[in-house]
Amino acid sequence: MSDAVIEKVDNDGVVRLTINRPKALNALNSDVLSALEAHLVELEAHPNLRAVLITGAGEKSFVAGADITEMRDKTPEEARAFASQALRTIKRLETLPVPVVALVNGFCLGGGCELALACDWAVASDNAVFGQPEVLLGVIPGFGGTQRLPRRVGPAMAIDLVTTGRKIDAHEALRIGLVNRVMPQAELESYVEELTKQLKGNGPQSVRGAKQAVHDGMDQDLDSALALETSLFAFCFAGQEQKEGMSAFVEKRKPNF
Ligand code: CO8
Repeated sequence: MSDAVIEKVDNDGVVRLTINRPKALNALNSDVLSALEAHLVELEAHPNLRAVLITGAGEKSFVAGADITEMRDKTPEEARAFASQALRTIKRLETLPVPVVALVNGFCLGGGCELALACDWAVASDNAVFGQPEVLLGVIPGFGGTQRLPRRVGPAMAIDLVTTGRKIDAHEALRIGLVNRVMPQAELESYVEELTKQLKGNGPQSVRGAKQAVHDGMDQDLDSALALETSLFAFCFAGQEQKEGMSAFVEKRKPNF
């Protein structure tokens, strides 16, 4: 691991970003957010991007929140600027055109949980701990938690978590739909390898289209969202992937996307 605050490894279009401040449990300060945003701007222009993985360095923490030491003396204006930087960066992650997978390998608190909420997948090790403990620090979530959490787990559970600040384990996170999978830490890497292999085996444009339909449809009324789905579905028939995928089925062979 280099001493960069974000480590980036590009494995043939599967890009892994590792937040690298293990001594501070990978807490998000302005340097980390700036570095993350710079990587995301680059990824937006990546010609062959297939999936993005985001994780924290070490075996103890994904991200233990926004950096409390850095935040402590901020004025309201500075706090607003910090939150805006984080919101913009997290939005860039969320709107990447390919699946984004959070490998949650430990503490996933505050801004860390808000980062994971912007990912399409959250795969957690069984030692992971989740929570929005901001009220214990005299603030509220400021990196999108009050909005993305109720959309993910429903308003009742979101109110529970953001008003008590209580921490939940990985199994409860799975039960409430905050994460997609939980497994022993030793199995996390091989699971994610399988997952990315599966994603890479599918048509790249179809995977992008499926993500776009879900994301863009979520904030629309049902009829508009269904019309969006129809347009994206029809658009598939203008490309080679649909021809290859359906021909492969008819010819009883594997598709070659
Ligand atoms: N910020 C800064 N440093 C941190 C953070 C953090 N969020 N979390 C841990 N660290 C540091 C500790 O200070 C400690 O540093 P040092 O060794 O120099 O003393 C080191 O990481 C290791 O931490 P601990 O010794 O505390 O490790 P433990 O295993 O005993 O405890 C915990 C782990 C339970 C994760 C504990 O560290 C903890 O409670 N951390 C804070 C968790 C938290 O409250 N997160 C939410 C932060 S607020 C937030 O994210 C709101 C975002 C909205 C911002 C709005 C814009 C202004």
